[in-house]
Amino acid sequence: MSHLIEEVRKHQPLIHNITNQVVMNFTANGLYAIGASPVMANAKEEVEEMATLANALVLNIGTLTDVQVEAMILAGKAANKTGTPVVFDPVGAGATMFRTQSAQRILEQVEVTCIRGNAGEIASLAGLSATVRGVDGAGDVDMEILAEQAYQKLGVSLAITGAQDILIHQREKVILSNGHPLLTKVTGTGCLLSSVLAAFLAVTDDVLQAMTDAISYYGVAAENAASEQQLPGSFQVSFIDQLFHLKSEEINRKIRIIRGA
Ligand code: ATP
Ligand code: TZP
Ligand code: MG
Ligand code: MG
Repeated sequence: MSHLIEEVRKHQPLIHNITNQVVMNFTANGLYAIGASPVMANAKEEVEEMATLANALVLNIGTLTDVQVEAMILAGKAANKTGTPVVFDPVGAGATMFRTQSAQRILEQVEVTCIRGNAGEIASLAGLSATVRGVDGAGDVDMEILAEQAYQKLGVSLAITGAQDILIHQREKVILSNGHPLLTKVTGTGCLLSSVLAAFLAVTDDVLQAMTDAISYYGVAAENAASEQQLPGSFQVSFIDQLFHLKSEEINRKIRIIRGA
C-alpha cells in the first residue's frame, strides 16, 4: 500500500518545468491540484539557478527552439550536480529530424531519471521503427518488446504510455491499465503526466514506485472524471478536481496492474 500522493501534498515539491507553450497553464494547474508547486522558467540566464532550487526538473520539447534546447541542457546539468530528478518528455520525437536530434542531444548531455512518452516517441529515440504523426504516436506496436529493446538501447528508466502503460526500470517491468480515452481528447495530458511523475520522483528515491503510483493515480483520476463528465471540456475541469482530492486509499483500491509490482 503506497502513500506517495500524501507525501507530495505534505512536502509540496517545487517542480521546475521547461515545457511547451501549449500546455504551460494546464501543467501549472495540474501540479497545484496534486499539491506540488510549479514554476516555469526558460531563460538560459536563470535555468541553472532555478533547477538548483527545485526538487525536480521536467524537460519537454513540445515547442522546442535551439535556444530552449540549450537552456534545457544547462538546467539538466545543474540538476545532475545536485542529484535532482529529471523527467524527459520527448514530445514529437521521430516526427521531424530537429526533434529527434535535439532529444538525442539532451540525452547525451543530461542524465535523466526517466523518459515519459508515447510508443512512437520512445521507439524513435531508441532508433527502432515507429510512426509518429505530429505529437501523436501511432498504434500497432508490441509495447513489451518495445520497452525491452528501448531500455536496452537507452539505458534509462522508461514510462511508455497509451491505452496501457509500460514502465521499465532496471529491467523490472510493470504494466498498468488505468486511464480513459477522454485523456486523448485534451491536449497536454501526456505533458502534465510527465510533470506529475516529476513531483512523485521528488518525494522518493524509488523510481519504479514513483512511476507506478503517479501513473495509476493519474489514470484513476481520469476514470473518476469521465464517470462525471463525458465531454472533453468539462472532463478537463473535472479531471483537475479529481487530481486535487483523490486519496491513496481509493487509488490502491482501483489500481489495475496487468503485471509486475
Ligand atoms: P499521445 O500524443 O500519443 O496521446 P501523450 O504524450 O499525450 O501521447 P499518452 O500516451 O496519451 O501521452 O498518456 C497520457 C495519459 O493518457 C496516460 O495516463 C495514459 O495512460 C492515458 N491514455 C492514453 N491513451 C489512453 C486510452 N486509449 N485509454 C485510456 N487511457 C489512455
Ligand atoms: N503541439 C506541440 S506540443 C503539443 C502540441 C499539440 C502538446 C502535446 O501534448 P501531449 O501531452 O503530448 O498530448
Ligand atoms: Mg495523449
Ligand atoms: Mg506527449
